[in-house]
Amino acid sequence: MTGLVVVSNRVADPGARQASGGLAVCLLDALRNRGGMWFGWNGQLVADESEIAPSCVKHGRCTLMTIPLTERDHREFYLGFSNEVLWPIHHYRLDLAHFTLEAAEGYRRVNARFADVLTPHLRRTDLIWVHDYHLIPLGAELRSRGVGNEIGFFLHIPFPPPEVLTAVPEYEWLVNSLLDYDLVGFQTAADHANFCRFVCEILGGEMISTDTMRVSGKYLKAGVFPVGIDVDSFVAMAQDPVARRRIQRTERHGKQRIYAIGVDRLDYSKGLPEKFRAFRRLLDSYPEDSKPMTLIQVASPSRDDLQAYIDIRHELEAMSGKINGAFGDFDWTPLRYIHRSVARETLAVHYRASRIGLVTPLRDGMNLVAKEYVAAQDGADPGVLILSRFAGAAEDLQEALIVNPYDIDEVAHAMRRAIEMRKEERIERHQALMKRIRHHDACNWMLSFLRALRSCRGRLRAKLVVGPPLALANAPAKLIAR
Ligand code: GDG
Repeated sequence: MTGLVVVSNRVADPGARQASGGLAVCLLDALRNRGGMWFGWNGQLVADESEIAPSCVKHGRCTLMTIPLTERDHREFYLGFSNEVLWPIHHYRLDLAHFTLEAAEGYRRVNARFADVLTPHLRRTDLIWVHDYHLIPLGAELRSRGVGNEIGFFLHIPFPPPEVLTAVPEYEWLVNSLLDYDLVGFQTAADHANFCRFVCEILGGEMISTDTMRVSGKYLKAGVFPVGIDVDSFVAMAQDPVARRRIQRTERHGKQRIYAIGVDRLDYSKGLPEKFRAFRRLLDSYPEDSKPMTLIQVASPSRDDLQAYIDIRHELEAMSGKINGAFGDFDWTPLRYIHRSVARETLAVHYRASRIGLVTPLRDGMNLVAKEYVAAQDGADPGVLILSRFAGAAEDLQEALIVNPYDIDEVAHAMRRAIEMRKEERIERHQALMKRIRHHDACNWMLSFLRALRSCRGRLRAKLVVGPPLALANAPAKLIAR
C-alpha cells in the first residue's frame, strides 16, 4: 500500500492535538490511517554535525522522525536564508532581505542533509509531500540520490512575480530546483500565474495545458490548492460553555462594548502598525455618544531573534501606549495588545464575541485567522470580517469587506460600516462565507493535493529525459564549489 511521507521544517506534535491547527491535525490523521512518516527538525540545536542523529517515535501507524540542527544551520539555513531572504522576498519586502553566500550555502547544506537522512527510509511506493519555503530544493536533492517516487511540493506563502523574485541572487537556481517535483501547489491563482510566468519568461519553458508545463525536456504539474481549516472543530470550540462563561464574567464588570479582534503572529507581513493607525483614525472620528469600541490584538511572539521582528515589536508597544494614553479612560482600554500566545479555545470564544474580525496583512499566502473568525460566529447574529485584498484568502472570501490595508481611511471606514451593518446583511454575508470555508476546508486541501500527486504516477515520469537532475546541474558554481 502507498504510504505518505510528509516533510516540513517543523513536525506537528500528535500529543498537542487540541493546540494544533487544522492542517497539522488533518495530515496526522492521514498518516495514522494510511501509515507513513513525518520528517523534520525537532526544534533543538546542537553544537556540531557529529551530534546529529535521527530519532523516531511511533504513533500507531505513523512515525515521527526528527533531527536537530546545528547552531550554524540555525543561523544560516533557518534565520539567514529562510527567514531573512526567502520570507521577506516572498512577501514583497525586498528592503528587508539580507543575502549572504554563507546563508545560501547553509540552506543548500541543510536541504542536502534532510535528503541524506530521509532517503534510506523511503519505500518505492511512498508518496512524498514536501512543505514550504525552507525546503524548496529538497526534491532535487532526493532525485540526485536516485529517488524516483512521486514528490509534491506545497508553498504556504505567496509566490511573487518575476520582477520581484529576480532580485534574489541565486533565484534562478532555486526556481529550477522546483522542476524536479512532479507537482507544485500554490495557495491562489495569482501565485500560480506568477510561477507560470517565471517558468515561461525566465526559464524558457512552455505551458502544455493550464496545469502542465515543459521546461528543458522536463514535465511539471502546478496547481492551486487553497489551504483551509477544520471548520467543525472551530464551530464547537467557539461555543465552549466554560470559556464563554469566563468571558461573560469579565464583561459584566465593564460597560457594553463593541469588540474588534485581530490575531496574528508578530510579523511585519501582517500589517499591524497600519492596523493600529486605522483603529486610531476610527477613534478620532468616532461620535462621542456611541458605545466605546475596543480592539483586542493578539500578536503571538515569532522569530524574535531577528532585528526586523524586534523593531516591529518596539513600534507596536509604542503605538499601543500612545493610543491608550490618548483615548483611554478610567473604565475603558481602547486597545488591548497581547504579546503572547493564547490558548486556541480562548481565541475561538473571543472571535465569537467580536463584532469585527480585522485581518489586514500587507501580504499573506492564505491567512487562516480569516477563516477561523468566520467559523466561530453565531449564525443568528454574526460579526463582520474585514479582510485585506493582499491576503490569499481574499481571492475566495469575497463576501468579507475587502480593504486595502495601506489605506487607513478605507480600513477605518470599513470598521464603521461593520458596526452599523444591519443584521440581515451580516447573516447573508456570513452564510456565503461559511459555504466557502466548508468547500475549501483542511481535509479537502489535503485530499485534493494528494489526488493530484497520485495522478502524476508514471504519467510525467515516463516522459522524463534521462540525465543529471536539472537543479543540481544548474546550481551556481560558487555554491557547489564552496
Ligand atoms: C503561514 C502563511 C498560511 C496565532 N496566534 C495564536 C495562534 N495563532 C494561530 C491562528 C492560525 C495560525 O496561528 C496562523 O495562521 P495564518 O494562516 O494566519 O498565518 P501564518 O502563521 O503566517 O501561516 C499563511 C498558513 O501558513 C497556512 O498555509 O495561511 O499565509 O503565512 O491558525 O489561529 N494560535 C494559538 N495562540 C495564539 O496566540 N493557539
